[in-house]
Amino acid sequence: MKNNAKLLKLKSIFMSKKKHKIVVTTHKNPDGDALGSSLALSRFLKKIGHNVNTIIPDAIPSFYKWMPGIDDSYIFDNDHELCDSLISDSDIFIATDFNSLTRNLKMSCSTQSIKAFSICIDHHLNPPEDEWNLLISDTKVSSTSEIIYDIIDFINPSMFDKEIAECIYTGIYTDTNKFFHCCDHSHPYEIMTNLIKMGVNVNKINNLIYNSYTYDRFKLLGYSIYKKLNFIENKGAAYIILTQKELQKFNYEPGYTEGIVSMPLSIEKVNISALISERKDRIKISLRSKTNYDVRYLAQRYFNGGGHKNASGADFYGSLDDAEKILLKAIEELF
Ligand SMILES: [Mn+2]
Repeated sequence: MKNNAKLLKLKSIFMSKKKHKIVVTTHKNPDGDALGSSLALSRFLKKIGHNVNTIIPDAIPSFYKWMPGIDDSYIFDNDHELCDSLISDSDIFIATDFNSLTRNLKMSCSTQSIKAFSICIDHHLNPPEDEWNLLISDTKVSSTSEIIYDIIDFINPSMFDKEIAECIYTGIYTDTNKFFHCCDHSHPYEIMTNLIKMGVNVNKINNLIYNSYTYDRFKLLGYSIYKKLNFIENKGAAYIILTQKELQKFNYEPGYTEGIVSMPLSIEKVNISALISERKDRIKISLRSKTNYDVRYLAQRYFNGGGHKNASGADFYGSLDDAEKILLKAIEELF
């Protein structure tokens, strides 16, 4: 992040004498970066004296429940009324790790009408400039948590502490898939060094995030690979389809399918990997790829989704069969 005019504006808002009522929120199905960026920013804003409420749209995966600040956050799904009133009482509304309220369907009913000054901090492509009062967007960074680090570093680095560092660490480490993506520039590594100096215990946190499968979740991973993997060798593609019934068989909980989509990329000949999983209200499409293979275009063009070149996704409202047909067509046409 460069110290541009927008950062100066953000600084003047955050450092103003007025004690603001701020709501910080993030995207649905929160991942490590969504939680890391929103929790780190929330803690920073509280420390500099603002009244802050953090609203997470829906269930938090169990392997992120240890994160500092989680217990003080509200889950929109669990209490619409309270969250709506927190949003309408706020004078600043901040969204991290997504850039369009209309695309964050879960809360759009209440946030479309927000009166608060709206700020977006994000790293996804095509941010809608006119949707926000202040848009801080950098699509080249590893994660939104990296931007949050630079914002705190720019505004008031004395506020960094172990808790903020743990949140930012989680965001960067998970959004880069342990530095598999976005690892060709040095800044995120420099940040990691500083986070360790702030007290992050890398081994402890990596175990909390990655070595914390339940027995059921681990068996679901094995089942997905052994029984459900489709390999299209001449296209360098692989995909897995999981039905709602299969997920239930393994006592599905939020976060259980996280990581499955990346597994087929371990195969030498696989460059593109997809997971199609049936949820109660929709079909979730997850896409991953190796270096030069662009799955964002696939997500956008064929499923009206989005994301990054090596990690994208979409929600699909149709049958599993249709989702599979479209995926096969896309692979056929693009690769
Ligand atoms: Mn992110």
